[in-house]
Amino acid sequence: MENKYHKFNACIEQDIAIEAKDDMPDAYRKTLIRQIGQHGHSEVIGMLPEGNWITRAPTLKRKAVLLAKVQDEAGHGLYLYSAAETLGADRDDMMEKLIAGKMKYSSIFNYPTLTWADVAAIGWLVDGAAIVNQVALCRTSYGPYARAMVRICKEESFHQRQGFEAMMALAQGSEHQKQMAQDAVNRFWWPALMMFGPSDDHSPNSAQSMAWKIKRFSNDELRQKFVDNTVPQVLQLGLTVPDPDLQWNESTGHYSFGEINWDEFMAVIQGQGPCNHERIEARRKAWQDGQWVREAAAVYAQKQAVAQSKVA
Ligand code: FAQ
Repeated sequence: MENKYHKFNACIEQDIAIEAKDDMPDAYRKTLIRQIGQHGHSEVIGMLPEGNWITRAPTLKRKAVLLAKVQDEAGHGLYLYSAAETLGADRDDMMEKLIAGKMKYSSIFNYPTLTWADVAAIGWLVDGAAIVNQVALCRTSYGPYARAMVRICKEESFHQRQGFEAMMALAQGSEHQKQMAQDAVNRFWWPALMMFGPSDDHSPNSAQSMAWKIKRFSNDELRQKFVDNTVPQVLQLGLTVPDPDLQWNESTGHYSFGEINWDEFMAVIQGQGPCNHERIEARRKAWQDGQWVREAAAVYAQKQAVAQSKVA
């Protein structure tokens, strides 16, 4: 029997993007809906820790920048939900699965933002880690996801720079401000490394996702790239990395670093992080409070369609 997915396999082999109407294996579709849906949820839940500081940003300029950044993250969520919809996913269903704990979102957003320096650390380290992962995804095999990533990366790179600049202002400030900056690095460094997912030998989805070119680099490869990019930035700020095992390795040309606390990572992704409950409750409330808006928008769209069909 001829392989049903001969054309799909040839496209993957030759780096030709798969598009929404192309035939694709069910498992490819399912994997993409899982990953893109979780990615979209991360962008939306990711608005909460930073949103927490909009009313308390230290200056009008910082407040305006933060407002724009948080709004950008909402936009990223919407591109990603739309990309998942091209695969047949239903937005309401994805949202209900998130609220029921049946779909994940990035572990990083289950940590609290205790000080203004944490907001700077999110921009610099969290967006920095997100970019390393997302630049690779600009060449992912599914066209709509890859194209969404190109646009998202442009905005994330601005986010990362503003986070670094906000961190620099603290690092060059008073002793107290410098201590706040160091404290934020101490709390966000390891969770940022966890964003890349489990190590390659414990990543159940990687082999197939690499074969389908959904992933172009493994979790550990991207994590290493982030460490190599970011350690010099920490040093430039006059701060330290909270890892006694961190060392420049002349022979590999990379930093070697200590063991990640995988028990903590597993606890966080299973719902037991410091803010998991609070994050999901915030989404549940927003979803319930927004129901009348969704209903009104649907009725309006229906009326518009009827009016237009009469004109035609
Ligand atoms: N958190 O077999 P793998 C951002 C799960 S966007 C929670 O390696 P995979 C922007 C994984 O889902 C940040 N769960 O899985 C922003 C799987 O569970 P499942 C989000 C995680 O998919 C900045 C299980 O562990 N970015 O920050 C995590 O091949 C500032 C086994 O793992 C993306 O989502 C984790 N960190 O590789 C917004 C990028 N890691 O589904 C606001 C797209 C793993 O089988 C403010 N996603 N898991 O039940 C990816 O590249 C991949 O999905 C990975 C995981 C690399 C995250």
